[in-house]
Amino acid sequence: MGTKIILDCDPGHDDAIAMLLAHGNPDIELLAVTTVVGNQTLPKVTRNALAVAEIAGITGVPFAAGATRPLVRTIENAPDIHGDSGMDGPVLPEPTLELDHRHAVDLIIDTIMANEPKTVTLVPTGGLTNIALAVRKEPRIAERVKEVVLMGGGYHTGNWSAVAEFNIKIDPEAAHIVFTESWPVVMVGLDLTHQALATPAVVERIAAVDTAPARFVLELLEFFGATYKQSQGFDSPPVHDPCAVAYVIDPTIVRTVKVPIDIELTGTLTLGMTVADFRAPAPDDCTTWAATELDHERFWALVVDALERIGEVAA
Ligand SMILES: [Ca+2]
Repeated sequence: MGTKIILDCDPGHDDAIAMLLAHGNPDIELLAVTTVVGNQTLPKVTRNALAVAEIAGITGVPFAAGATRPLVRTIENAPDIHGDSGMDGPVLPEPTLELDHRHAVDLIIDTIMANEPKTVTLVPTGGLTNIALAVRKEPRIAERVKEVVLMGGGYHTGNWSAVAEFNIKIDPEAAHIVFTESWPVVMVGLDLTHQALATPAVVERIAAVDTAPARFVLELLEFFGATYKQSQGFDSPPVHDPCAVAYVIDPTIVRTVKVPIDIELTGTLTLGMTVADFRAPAPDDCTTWAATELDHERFWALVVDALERIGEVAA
């Protein structure tokens, strides 16, 4: 079997594609999917996650809902990017999969503790509220997970403020907890994900797969592309979240550099900034990495391959 991951997400157009990549790639074993408030309210993103499971034919994987709000801050959602449902564009099926009865935090802890040490990778693609709560509730998971590969942050620019990225900015205190824990943290931030553009050539390749899940991705990209053009001036949308999954599949597709990273918690202009200190080689006790360079061709080849493997899903 492949690398075991827990996907903690807030679907979200790009979260949905991350879920499809994790499900369709043979080198990933998806142990659990957990949801967290972010792109939309918790009920909305949870419903979206279950709808994606339906579309992709994901069965036998527990899904659990987590935090309804950030640790300290008031709720911020992103309807300008993801619409009122959190995943506007495609018509979503009514989910038949039932949620696990546990809170996401408990499912995360139980899953990590039930597996061999250093075998489970956490892949958060939303705010870090669930992950922070989990490591506070059960500190032993910090030593037990293999690594935390998260989509969030960046070291040049922001998207929710001039210097802060959405997932970090909406719950900076949670991010602070996650980045200062002893576990390895790989920050797949905007420097990297802004290279993951769904160009017309990419869209054409996905269209050629010609299955219901692939058409679902096209509908996601159509809506996501329009909002990204309108709100941030992108000609093709940056598809952030699957980049974290791609790193777990093959780290040669997402190059990283070891660098100390801290979360700004007090700045009036810089709240939620992921401050990376590149002044000197990282010290030996550094536990954080920043993603720098994406192999665009191989990244999209992974996504297309996952869609081909998923194929048509029986209703
Ligand atoms: Ca997300």
